[in-house]
Amino acid sequence: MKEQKTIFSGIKPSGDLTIGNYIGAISQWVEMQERSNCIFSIVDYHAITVKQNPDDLRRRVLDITKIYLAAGINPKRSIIFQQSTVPAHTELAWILNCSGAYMADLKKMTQYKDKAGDKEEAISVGLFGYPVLMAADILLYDTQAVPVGDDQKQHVELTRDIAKRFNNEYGPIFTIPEAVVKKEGARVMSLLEPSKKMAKSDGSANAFIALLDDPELAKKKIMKAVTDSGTDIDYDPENRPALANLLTIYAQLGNRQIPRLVRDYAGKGYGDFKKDLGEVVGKFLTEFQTKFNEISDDDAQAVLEEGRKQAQEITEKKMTQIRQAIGVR
Ligand code: AQP
Repeated sequence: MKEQKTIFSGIKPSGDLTIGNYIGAISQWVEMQERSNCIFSIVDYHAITVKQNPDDLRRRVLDITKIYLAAGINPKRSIIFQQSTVPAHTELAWILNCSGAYMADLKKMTQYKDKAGDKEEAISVGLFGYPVLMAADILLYDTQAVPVGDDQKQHVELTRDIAKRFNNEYGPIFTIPEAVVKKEGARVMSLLEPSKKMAKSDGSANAFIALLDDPELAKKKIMKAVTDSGTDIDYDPENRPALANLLTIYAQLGNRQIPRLVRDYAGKGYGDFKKDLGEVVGKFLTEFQTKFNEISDDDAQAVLEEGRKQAQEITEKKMTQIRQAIGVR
């Protein structure tokens, strides 16, 4: 029998999860857990790279756990845990900061450049170094594959470089992981600025649809979404990125094929299309939230505690190996 792959991925509780997080990441995880050993984290130490309200942060960790469960992640098959409860993550990040991670590489990260903008002087060291913490998250579990949205591919590449440098110096400690990016829906774009990805911390709530948005509000957001010039419905991401994004959302949440949608909307305009898309999104959210509401905070806490124990056991073994290799034990 073929050995199962080890998969690691996570989401930071820096805002309300969007349909972008679902389409680009979580929906892939659900499929993967049937044929892989999966570890899914709520990476709260990544969230604090930008200011968070402590009460909101606490609440979101539980909400994201419930979102994982409502989406179909099975805690009997996969490990679900809160990053900050497993100290090996920050310990390894420090070690990698010293062996493997270079300033020059981190400066090239586009997510950092986007978030830092021209205010680099006032940016926390944590925001600059967060890809190293992400590398630690992945490498601790001998991860082979990291399912992510397109925006995180660069960080997985960096993880590979860090692991290779470390292995060159200390021997074959780390497995070299690969990013797994979905073909369709890898980058869901903002509803207001289709050149920007849909992000949960976007200042404008109309730019994204949160998984816990009221379905009626989500329909209104679809109606307000920007569209390109032209009136017919066709899929042309290059020249009509706003419409291409809406078609992707329709296909992903409505379980449809884009070419089929284009054929079905031949001769119809944006009005009909957006109205139907609103219905598809509304139905998806209603069903998703029904499952979400059936899960209590206590259920979520219990899942996190069980996940913590399992993650703790795996990472302690790995840290023993790493500490010995670098000579601190
Ligand atoms: N718009 C997107 N389309 C497809 N995939 C996406 N992901 C995020 N946005 C999209 C994927 O979701 C996973 C979790 O991401 P994260 O929360 O850890 O970090 P992020 O990529 O920075 O997500 P956000 O929503 O943009 O957060 P903020 O606004 O706080 O920075 C990843 O696999 C990511 O690729």
